[in-house]
Amino acid sequence: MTLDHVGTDADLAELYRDLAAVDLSPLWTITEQLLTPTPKPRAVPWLWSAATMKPLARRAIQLVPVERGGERRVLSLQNPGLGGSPYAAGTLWGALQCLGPREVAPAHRHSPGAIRFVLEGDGVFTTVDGDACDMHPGDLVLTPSMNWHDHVNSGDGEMFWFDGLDLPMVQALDSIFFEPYPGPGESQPEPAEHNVSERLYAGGTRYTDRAVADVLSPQHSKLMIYRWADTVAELDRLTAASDDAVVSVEYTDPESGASVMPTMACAAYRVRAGSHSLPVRRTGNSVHVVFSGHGSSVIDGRRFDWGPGDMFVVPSWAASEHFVDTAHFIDDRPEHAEVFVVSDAPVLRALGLYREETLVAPQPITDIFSPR
Ligand code: GTQ
Ligand code: FE2
Repeated sequence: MTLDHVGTDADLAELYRDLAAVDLSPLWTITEQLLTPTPKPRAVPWLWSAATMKPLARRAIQLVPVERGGERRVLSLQNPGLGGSPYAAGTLWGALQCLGPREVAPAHRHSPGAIRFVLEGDGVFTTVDGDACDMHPGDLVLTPSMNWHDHVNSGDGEMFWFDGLDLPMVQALDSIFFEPYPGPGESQPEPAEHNVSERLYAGGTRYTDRAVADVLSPQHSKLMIYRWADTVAELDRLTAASDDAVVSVEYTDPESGASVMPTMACAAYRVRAGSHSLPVRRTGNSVHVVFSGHGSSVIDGRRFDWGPGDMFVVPSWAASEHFVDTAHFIDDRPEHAEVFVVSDAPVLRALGLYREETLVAPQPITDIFSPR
């Protein structure tokens, strides 16, 4: 037997008013926004160019000192889809950080974890719970959740690096903690020996072919620094072993084989000169940082052209493909492109939400992005 639903429009309007008045929401009016057939991230595919960011960072070096209060000279990537939140994507913070000659960013610790990927300059070391990690271009440095960290520029030049943090995830989980360093100085004492974690752990296997990296661990890697020369050697090995358009390695914990942090995975990929990958979509967000070379990515039909120091976001389930032409040369050979990427993939995997799909044909390009 079925009910006869009777009542006037006025009765219905009154029901909705009465529901709202007691903080109840009728699912039948919102279900299509909530249960979308596929992920609909608010963050949009976007790119920030080095040409735009670097002069602004240099002006900030001149105008804004780094000291207690602000603590960091950081320009965060603010995705225009997120309504003013200073996040690169719904789950990830991405930023350009810079230090001028002899500057020190004071020590603190917090529950969000961070990774640093060095773009330019030398002379900075980041001290991570007492271990001073020297930073050079292309290196990856970890500052995991609740580890004390400060950045010291012991040199006479400016230095620029990319910061990736799980801050929006930790925020969404209402688990943010922050403490300034209680010590007598602004920074942790500089130890006599630098790069201790490297001496202890860099002997183990630190890279996994990204296609097969799926080990999970609730612990972060104890190795705090991964050198660019080692990353390139892995990319070279994979490049020699296949003729895929894109080869990629994930940086892994030498003890467990898992991602470098429980919340974030870091990888590096090389797009071969003169090649074009098939579009892939994955659940979870990622921020890409171009280290070398020039190329393009098509993300949900929009073409993004990029070069060294540019940063771009691929939101969850957006189709993305990469290509590099043969117009740029290095040592008389067409130049490949190398890109660093941080993602929230370990969280999706841990929760059974990870999906990945390769599309069968390149996407039609409907629009070319022009950076501001
Ligand atoms: O270097 O400690 O981009 O605490 C955001 C928050 C960097 C840092 C960021 C931070 C840091
Ligand atoms: Fe920090």
